[in-house]
Amino acid sequence: MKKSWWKESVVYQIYPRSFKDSNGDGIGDLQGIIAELDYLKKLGVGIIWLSPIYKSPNDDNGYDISDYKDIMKEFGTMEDFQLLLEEAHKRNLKIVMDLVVNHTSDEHKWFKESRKSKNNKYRDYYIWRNGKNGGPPNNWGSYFSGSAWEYDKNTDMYYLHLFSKKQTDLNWENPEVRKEVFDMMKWWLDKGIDGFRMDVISLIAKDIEDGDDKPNSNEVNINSARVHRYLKDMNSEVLSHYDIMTVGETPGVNPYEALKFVGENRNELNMVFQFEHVGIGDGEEGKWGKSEFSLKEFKRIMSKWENVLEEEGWNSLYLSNHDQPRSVSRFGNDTEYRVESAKMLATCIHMMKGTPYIYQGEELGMTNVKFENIYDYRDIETINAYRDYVGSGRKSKEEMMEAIYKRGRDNARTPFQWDDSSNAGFTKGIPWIKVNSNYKSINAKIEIGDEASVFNYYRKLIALRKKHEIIAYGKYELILEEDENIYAYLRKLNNETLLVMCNFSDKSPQFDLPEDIKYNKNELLISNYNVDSYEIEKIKLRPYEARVYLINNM
Ligand code: TEU
Ligand code: CA
Repeated sequence: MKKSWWKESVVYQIYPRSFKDSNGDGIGDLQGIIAELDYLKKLGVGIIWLSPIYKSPNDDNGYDISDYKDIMKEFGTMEDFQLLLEEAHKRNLKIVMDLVVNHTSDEHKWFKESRKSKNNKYRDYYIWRNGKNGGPPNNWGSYFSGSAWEYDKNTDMYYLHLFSKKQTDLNWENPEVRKEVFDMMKWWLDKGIDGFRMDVISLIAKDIEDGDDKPNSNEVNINSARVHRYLKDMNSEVLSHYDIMTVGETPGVNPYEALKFVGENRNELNMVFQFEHVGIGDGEEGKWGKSEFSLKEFKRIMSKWENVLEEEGWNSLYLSNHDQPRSVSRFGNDTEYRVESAKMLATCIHMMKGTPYIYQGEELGMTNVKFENIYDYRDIETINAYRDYVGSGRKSKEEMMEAIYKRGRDNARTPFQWDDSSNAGFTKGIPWIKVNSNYKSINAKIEIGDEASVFNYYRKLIALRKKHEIIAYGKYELILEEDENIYAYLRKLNNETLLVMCNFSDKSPQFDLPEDIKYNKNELLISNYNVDSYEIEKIKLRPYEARVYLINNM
């Protein structure tokens, strides 16, 4: 297993729009991030992943880029970015940018040209097809409801958009598109950035035979062979020339396919984000349908990814991001046991083999939000789904609001809670989205000063990673596989064993540990409760209790 800086560090994801507003317009910005770099330094993370900061009309909050080489005006200027990069590097913080090249905004100059005429030089930068029987070329659906095709009367053809109508899919079959993207990547890397998170990179090559209908309309035909060929080209022409970190966002990819992306001898990417665990229990309505969390399913999925990528690959470890609900609400208990379960979830993820990702606010135990009125929501995916489900009568307003409370993306996009002043110290103006009303009791200021806070627990977890090599490189082994409440696993390196136990329930299960773990010399590294007895043969865990023991097998 090759050692690398990005295998030994923790990534912190910033959603700039909601992180810190420095100029009172209610929108987070780059100067706000610069002002809070010392907060991140105190937490102990080593890498910052910035969600997109490029010029954008913000149809999908920056994931619709109209100029890859300019900064979104709401976020500041290129000078602000250069300062951010400099100040981060001064603090030994690396900056990873969000590369969104499956699509551009329809306001990008390439698309403005492409739609002008069928023989425009940019026409084939995008995916245009003739309609069929007076409708779209096929029945593919958009992730954001409705058809994945939009009719453009100027040339009497349809263009493909897997996401919003204003996010027009690029045609990666076109070598000129690949060259434009690779040149743009070099332009940013030559500024000194430290890598890329690659938006839906597993979707960039589609097979579209006219009339190619899919059994159900929310599938698209991905040509994964071409995806890998393009990534190999990207690696040889761009990535391999820099000491950087790359992580691909790969919805729908299983661990065996993931090995083709991240295998050390594949020369493509370093790691990928999988989606199996965040989709546990989803039915055909996906995130908007009924779904029950099952710990056994969670353990099975996480262990499968740990085991399959053990030798050749590397895992990314996350429970939330800007597309997912807050982890303590989704996987823990955000009422009576919010603090204990937030710490337990952090332990479960941070002691596993792979690079952990903290999503802004997760280190505080920030929770989901409930806005009474759909008009308080901002996310295009949520707004489109509401119109689709309620408009069609498939769900009542109440049912749809419940679905949004559980899994809507705005749960993770309410302003970061800095302190108990107005708007949680996020802005002196009117925030672009309302602040969660629990900010007076959940905020960075309170938690930094409280030794028993979620923030300080994360700080200790990250410090452990720097102290014990077994956390980064120890071999993973699931134990207590059948237990429905406890997630327990081992990590083994040389003569050390890490024993990690997480109670995912509000019960207090008693259990015996496997005989073959010799306890002669053990040290309790961290726990979210006070643990007085050191005998660990018979363990009784309290609600959402987590413990990590270092066992020396000398
Ligand atoms: O997300 C891709 C993706 O799979 C999302 O559709 C996600 O699964 C869904 O929103 C969960 O409900 C990436 C970005 O992370 C997301 O913010 C963008 O909206 C999307 O691509 C389009 O760029
Ligand atoms: Ca601002």
